[in-house]
Amino acid sequence: MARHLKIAAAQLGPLNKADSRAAAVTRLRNLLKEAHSMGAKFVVFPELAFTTFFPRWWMEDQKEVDQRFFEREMPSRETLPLFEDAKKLGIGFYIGYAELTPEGRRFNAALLVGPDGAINGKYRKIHLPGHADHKPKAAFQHLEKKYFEVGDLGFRVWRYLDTITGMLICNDRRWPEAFRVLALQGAEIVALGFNTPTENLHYGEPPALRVHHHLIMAQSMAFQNATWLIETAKAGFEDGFRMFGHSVIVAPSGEIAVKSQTEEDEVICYNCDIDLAANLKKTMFNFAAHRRPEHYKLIVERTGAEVTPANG
Ligand code: ING
Repeated sequence: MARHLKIAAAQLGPLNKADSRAAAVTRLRNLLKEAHSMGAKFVVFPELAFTTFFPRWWMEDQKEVDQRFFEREMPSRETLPLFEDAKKLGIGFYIGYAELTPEGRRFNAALLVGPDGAINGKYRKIHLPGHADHKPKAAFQHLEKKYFEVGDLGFRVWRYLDTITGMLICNDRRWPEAFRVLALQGAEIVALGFNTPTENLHYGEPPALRVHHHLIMAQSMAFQNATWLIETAKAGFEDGFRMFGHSVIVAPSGEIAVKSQTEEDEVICYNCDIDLAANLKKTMFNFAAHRRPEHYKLIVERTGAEVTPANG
């Protein structure tokens, strides 16, 4: 009997700078309840799900930034109600948040929480996009390299709800190596929350093209690694800055099983056949039979591209 797991992507609409954590938690709890009413057993929330996407602003008062946007503990008094609801409903979830450790280190992090409310795993975002310097002429900033350290926990998978589940965050989806490292550890499900601006701060990239990139990456990553992929957006106009939705649940075949239709709070859900990928993993993407790591050295040894043609 094939293993099935009903999974929901619980997309958040905008969170403005003035919105409190309590307001965010209330909306997250409502999304959880809606996912439960649809029969979901695993809910994937977005990246930085408790606050607005604050890296869009240059802020110099770190104490103020820490207090407004970072979590010193998880769950905290304000976020605990979400964990308690999930435990009551017997639902596991992935949630992204800004982590401030007791040692004063800051990460763009995500948790994998079991249906018993216990934290099963943590991931700290490794691919930090954007810049660390102030770009006053830009319409908005993208300061993840200023506010966060590069994640130090690696790309890992966990035994979770009778599956092997891995976590990524947002920009990680633009780097195939991240998915492959998870797939090489047996990942059957990858959960990924994202906050992606509709506009490109560097040049006038057509917004439709950015969504196209988002969708082709999701489909190719799921297919090339024979995994289910759940990508959940925080979307809409946050203080006037738009982020796109297009939360998706993608099958190991690379086919989009379900996609969100709005840029608001919205739950999409699918009864995922976890064994759907079994044939793919045994044939086309049988890594042991087909991969040739002896020819892949440059992927690990070289960071930036260098022109090194065979004919000199
Ligand atoms: N957001 C964006 C993302 O990778 C970005 C940043 C957008 C980088 C478009 C490059 C191109 O989807 C986050 N939070 O990583």
